[in-house]
Amino acid sequence: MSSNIGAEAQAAYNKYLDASSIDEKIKRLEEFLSLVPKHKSTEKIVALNKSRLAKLRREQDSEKARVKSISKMVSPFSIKKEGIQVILISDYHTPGVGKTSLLNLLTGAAKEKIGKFTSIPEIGIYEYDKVRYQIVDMPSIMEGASIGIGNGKEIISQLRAADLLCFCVDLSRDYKEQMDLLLSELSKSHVRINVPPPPITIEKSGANKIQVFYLTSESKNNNNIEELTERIREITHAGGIRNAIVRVFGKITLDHIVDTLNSSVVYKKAIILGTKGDLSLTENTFHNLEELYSDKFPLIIGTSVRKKVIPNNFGEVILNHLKKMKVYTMNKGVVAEKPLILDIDPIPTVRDVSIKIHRKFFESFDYAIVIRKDARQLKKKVGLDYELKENDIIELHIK
Ligand SMILES: Nc1nc2c(ncn2[C@@H]2O[C@H](COP(=O)(O)OP(=O)(O)OP(=O)(O)O)[C@@H](O)[C@H]2O)c(=O)[nH]1
Ligand SMILES: [Mg+2]
Repeated sequence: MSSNIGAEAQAAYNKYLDASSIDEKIKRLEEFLSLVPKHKSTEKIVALNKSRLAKLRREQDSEKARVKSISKMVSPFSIKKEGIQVILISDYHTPGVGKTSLLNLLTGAAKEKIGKFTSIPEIGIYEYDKVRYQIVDMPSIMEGASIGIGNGKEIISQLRAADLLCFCVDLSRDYKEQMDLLLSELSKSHVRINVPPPPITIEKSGANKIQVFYLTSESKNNNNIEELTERIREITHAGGIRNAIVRVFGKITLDHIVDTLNSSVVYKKAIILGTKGDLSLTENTFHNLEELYSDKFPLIIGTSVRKKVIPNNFGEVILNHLKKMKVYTMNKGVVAEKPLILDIDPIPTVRDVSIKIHRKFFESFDYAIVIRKDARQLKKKVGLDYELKENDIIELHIK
């Protein structure tokens, strides 16, 4: 190993090489990574060893999952998803931020649990414009949740499946302390907040090598592409993959490669709900909160359960934030009561609707009738590629 990593880090690395169990290897490698000075000349060593660490953690997790599956316990933390799932989270060290109160305001559930410490998830259904949102009031998150403290593993495994996370922050107390804890535990649990997945895919292949392809002009626009290709190969190799096809679609960093190899990394959308906005000085705190976090959180909303303040179109706000829209299907002239939810980006087409309803509609597709209320031509006969707009009504016809 190169000499610019420092004696302490070198010693930690030697201990890692000597370690025999997975747990100890992880501990030593973490120690090593915390000691390595972070600069340009160590960037490669850091990325390589992060990839090794991620591989070891995967091995550790699958061993734990194996042990757990033997014990076959049904956990009150495993929640059956319904509609659009919105999970309320908060910092345990700032108790009573008002999550259960918010759940109750939105859904009417758990009234008797307000003001009492929530130890298992409480669930309610909030409906707006015929769309159902499952609101989950999660027990608050302790320091060390990422390593399992305070049911941390159970809580975080549910967050991984959520459609939206709401960081609930008590505006009458130290907002930064609350945000720091949530951001830190989620980051350690590999939950990335409000960032898109990196523009790279790594797919295991049969070929006996790691092939790298640059598929867009942005990804090719790099003055040292040979060097990057070499790094991708090394990091992928260190992550335990010998044969793979790597596709790069845009500008990437070495950390992106490490994250892509780590199957436990998830990308989640999150908003902040400032709570107790009726208390004194909270207006000021809300502005400070906005100032500090609006780069990372495009949506920050002030609320007060006491004064019943929350956007009255909260469902629409969520749907817009998630970049989703509603359309309606029609069968023999009767419009379905419940809308179908589609992603806005890329623009959805009749094809997406046909696949979502049932593959048979796609495979035997003949034509579709689309009714658009604000269009000049109200009713239109269209094909699979027809682009849809919010509130369109679609009737599919098969051959
Ligand atoms: N002034 C004021 N008090 C509130 C508001 N929302 C909740 N509270 C009070 O804050 C206390 C805690 O509320 P909860 O909803 O139980 O808080 P929680 O986040 O569920 O707490 P844990 O389950 O312990 O994490 C209760 O006494 C609520 O009445 C609000 O908007 N304004
Ligand atoms: Mg509660």
